[in-house]
Amino acid sequence: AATTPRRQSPAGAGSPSQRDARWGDTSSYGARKKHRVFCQLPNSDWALCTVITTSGDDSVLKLPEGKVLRLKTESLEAANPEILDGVDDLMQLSYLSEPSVLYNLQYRYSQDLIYTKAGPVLVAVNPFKKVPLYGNEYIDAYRNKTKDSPHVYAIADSALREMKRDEVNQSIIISGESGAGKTETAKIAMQYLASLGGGGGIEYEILQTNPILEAFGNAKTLRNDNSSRFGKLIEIHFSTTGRICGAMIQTFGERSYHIFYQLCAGAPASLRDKLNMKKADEYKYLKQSCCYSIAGVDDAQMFRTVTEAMNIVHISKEDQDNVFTMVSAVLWLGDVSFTVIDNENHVEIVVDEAAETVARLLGCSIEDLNLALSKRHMKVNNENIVQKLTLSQAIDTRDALAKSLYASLFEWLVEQINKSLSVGKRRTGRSISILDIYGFESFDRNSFEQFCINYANERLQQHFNRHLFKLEQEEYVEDGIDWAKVEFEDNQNCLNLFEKKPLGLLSLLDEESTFPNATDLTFANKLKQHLNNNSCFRGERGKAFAVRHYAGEVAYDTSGFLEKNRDLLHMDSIQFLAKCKSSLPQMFASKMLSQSDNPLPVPYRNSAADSQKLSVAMKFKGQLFQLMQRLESTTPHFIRCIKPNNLQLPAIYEQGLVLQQLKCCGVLEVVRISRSGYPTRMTHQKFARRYGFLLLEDVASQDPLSVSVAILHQFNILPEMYQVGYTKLFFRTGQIGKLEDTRNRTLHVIRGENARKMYSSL
Ligand code: AOV
Ligand code: MG
Repeated sequence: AATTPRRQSPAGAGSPSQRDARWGDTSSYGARKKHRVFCQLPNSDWALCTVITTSGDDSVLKLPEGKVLRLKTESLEAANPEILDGVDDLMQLSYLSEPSVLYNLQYRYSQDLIYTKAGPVLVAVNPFKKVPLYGNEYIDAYRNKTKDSPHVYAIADSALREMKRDEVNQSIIISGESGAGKTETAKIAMQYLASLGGGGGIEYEILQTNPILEAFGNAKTLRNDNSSRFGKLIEIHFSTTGRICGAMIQTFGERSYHIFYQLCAGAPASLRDKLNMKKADEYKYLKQSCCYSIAGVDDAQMFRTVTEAMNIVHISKEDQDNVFTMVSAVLWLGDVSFTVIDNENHVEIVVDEAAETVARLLGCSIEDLNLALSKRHMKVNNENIVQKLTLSQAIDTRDALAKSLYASLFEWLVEQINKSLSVGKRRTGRSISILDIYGFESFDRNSFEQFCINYANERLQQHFNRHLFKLEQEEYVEDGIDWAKVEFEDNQNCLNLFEKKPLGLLSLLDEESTFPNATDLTFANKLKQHLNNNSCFRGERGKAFAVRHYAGEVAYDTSGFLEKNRDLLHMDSIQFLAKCKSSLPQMFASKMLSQSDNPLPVPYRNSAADSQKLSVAMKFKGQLFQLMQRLESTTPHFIRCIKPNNLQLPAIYEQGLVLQQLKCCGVLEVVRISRSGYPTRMTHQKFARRYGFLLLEDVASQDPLSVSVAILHQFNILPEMYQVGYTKLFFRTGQIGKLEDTRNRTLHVIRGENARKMYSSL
């Protein structure tokens, strides 16, 4: 009963009245004279200011820089007492409103305190500069517990401790949007775990997988110079002595390519000759971006780093050569061109340097290459026919081949790395997995990629909610609190929208993808026809539809959905690779065949038709389920990375951008969940000590619990606002703020009186 689905209005700052409904009515209390409140400036940013006077509906406020402002009192949000400025856990805030959360993170960020806890979650705000928080000294401090401020090291350390203590596998789940710092954070966590072994050995090898995977799996994008184009789960295994004894990496998703540029810039002359390398700006595939270098990055140097790392993880010289042969083949494939041979726009490849180089690198004849790129075998009415491809079909086929060659290469590399890191004999079976995954995305235009990514995040969010729910429940139950009074949100409804069979987004997409005459429009109409009664779905005009995700509503444009969902690689291309004489293409082909065979009933095998292959969405779902299964059996630790600005620059904190991410990362959800419970907790002792002196009667002889109860009564704290546990008092949000104010006022008066006494006695 505790998981009542309650939906939040979509992302974006609401009007003050909406906010009040969401955060509880705090304004009337906050707008007292001399009080600190948050007011919203014309640019929507919140500013901390002081109330000078209130009259009627208005308040006169002083901004930090001294400016005076008159605003409607009801538009103000209560601010926390000064003692709470910059607390290292957001849950300590008495008012957990959006502005107070934003202010607290900003307050810390401006002092290079980039890590903050939100209950069980670590929030990491990208500094975009070197911050002095890492290295051996820090690692030791967290290991010896002489430091306990929020840090990735602290998270890695608790994962390690809990793994040993509970004998349960752990996971560190890192999310956030592009450029928020996930990959860096994952490396920092790995660094902590690797330092256990004291350097050298397998720990060092594991760290060296980073430059390899980044070279082959990362690319420069608009949002991040070093953007990961794949999701990564690295499982680090531990021996009985608590040292790292191996690791396993699993990747998923699309991928792209620093390595192209690095190979062009850094290949030694002999390799360059062998692979017939050109300069980066001479390849069609690389020319499209017009970006051949990244500020501060030396591609040639990076190439040497990558080959050195390959040596360290035991990828043989021969295999390295094979790898670069494939990279070169992919690049040259992009330069293969076609000539039209008849008036139906059918084509043949042009036999030139590009075609010859590709054929040589893959180990096939020009004829085979031509066949693979200009013809297709089809089965029509049980008869095999050969169809000639038109120019645009041939180009698509060529690009799909290049993409899948590259994807296979990446997969193969990961396999080799896994072999090299494979877990030794002394293993305990205990591991810590680090997940570096793409976060929720919402752009002006959202396509199939966002659809998949957001679906994955919806799943992870559920994992996150359930874990949080469990943690909270444990704490309440342990202290004898009535758990029924805590409401939680769940996103099961949205997951059903995606996964239900046969009437869910994924099933309908697959069904439509198999109809030859289906279009993106017929797909959109089908969704509207079947899903309109789901509260998380909204049909939009034309080819669009919207999904209410936990992080806000996203409108998807179905253009290209069907095409992207059908796996573009045709059976002919796979068979072509199987015939190539180079070792890697053959291996790739057999892998592809086994993958596309697996989930299919036998009669479909070897059929030349394309639609029998597993759709992209279904593959994605399968990988996601596998991932979730692995995570389910671990104790999770969550890190949410936040990008404070889009310029990739230090010291700029854009509130709107941060707020939107706090929502998408589910940080505000944590805050909301804990708000729906009793977020402020204080032991009886501490409570009695802190507020006991405010009591009118003498309680010196009484036990802390009795004192606490007396305080609660004297200050008229309503019974629904708190619960008394065995060891702690649990408060609804905002309650401690009131007590704290009374305490401060009283202290002020006492101090004033003491001062008066002092002066009068002088
Ligand atoms: P991402 O993994 O979250 O994006 P990265 O981890 O690649 O983002 O971080 C982007 C950049 O931010 C890095 O290249 C660093 O310059 C900087 N950065 C991040 N964290 C830190 C830190 N702790 N200290 C200093 N600089 C940092 V993507 O893979 O694009 O989703 O796809
Ligand atoms: Mg990354």
